[in-house]
Amino acid sequence: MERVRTQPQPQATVPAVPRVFSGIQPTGLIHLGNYVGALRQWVELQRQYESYFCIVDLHAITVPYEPAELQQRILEAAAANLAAGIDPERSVLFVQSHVPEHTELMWLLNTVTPVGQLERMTQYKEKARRSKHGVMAGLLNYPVLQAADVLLYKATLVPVGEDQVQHIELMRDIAERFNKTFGETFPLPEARLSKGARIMALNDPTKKMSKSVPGSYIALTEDPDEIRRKVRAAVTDPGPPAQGARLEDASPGVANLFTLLEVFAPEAYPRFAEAYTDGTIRYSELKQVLAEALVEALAPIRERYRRLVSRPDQVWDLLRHGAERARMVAQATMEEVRRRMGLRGA
Ligand code: AQP
Repeated sequence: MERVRTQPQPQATVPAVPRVFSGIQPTGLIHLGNYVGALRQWVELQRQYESYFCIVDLHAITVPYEPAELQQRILEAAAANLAAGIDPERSVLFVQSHVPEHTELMWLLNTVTPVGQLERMTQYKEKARRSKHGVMAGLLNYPVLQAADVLLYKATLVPVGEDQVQHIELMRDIAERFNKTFGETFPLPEARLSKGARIMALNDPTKKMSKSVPGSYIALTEDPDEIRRKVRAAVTDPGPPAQGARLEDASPGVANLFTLLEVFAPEAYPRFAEAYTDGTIRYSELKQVLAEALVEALAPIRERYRRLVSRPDQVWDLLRHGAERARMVAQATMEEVRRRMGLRGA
């Protein structure tokens, strides 16, 4: 039977220009994986789109952490964003917990999210496996908060590393279920992947580079000698491959170094790719070229970062201003969501 509508349904307000949203956790030093998989793209996208970049502190507390250090971690993450090129005039850079609408929307979205789907998330399963103190509900519900982060701004472009694709798919399902149940409200977000979308750990290239796994990463703010040492120690193969080997079949450690080479020393890439298929490659030489390219690329970021963390008040002011701008959009979306869900009169 056709549903009879006594009143016209309010139309969803969809932003005229596509919006970008992405987040980064203040769980440790921002590293090359975060830069290649996320930040580098953010810097490009902010030139074209209305962009919201968020230090997601409420996500960071889903794993054991040190409360006394959290504010410093947030400051460092914000400084790393700014140092990498996020322009606070163009983009809205803010801290998730400064905009309480994120948690309110998350609760509402929980009502249209099947638990089974959350339990199938790879990141949840990995983090749950690593957890030594039991698994808390926050870790399971993490992707629902992530959905709220993006949907609150009706963002459709979500620049992330490949590890987050599954979460974006879930977010689309949640948005679709909400729209079907309560009326068209949210546009469906899409993941925007970049080249080298998944950077692997240098010490164990079968796992991704992670802030919370010591030894796995090179921080964006690492000093030159540390960069050289870490690249030198990166896992590769005992010797060159047989002649005619294909780069697509390279071991994870070698493939990872090639990915980094392509991003940071693209001019040297063809030479080493050829040496690989010829079976004449010397990994020590590749590592040296890569290390020097990284030292050069990261030097200006490190310099800007140092200046920013030495003036914390300025960074906090920027973040407060960002939260005010974010809240204006967040409040408008929440008004609409509450109305659709019957939590407010029409
Ligand atoms: N290894 C990676 N390669 C490519 N992209 C990556 N990202 C993270 N690691 C890699 C991308 O960086 C953005 C921010 O990530 P996050 O801080 O939200 O959390 P994460 O993905 O869990 O990053 P970490 O470093 O692994 O943190 P911990 O150790 O705390 O879990 C995301 O867009 C992500 O895709």
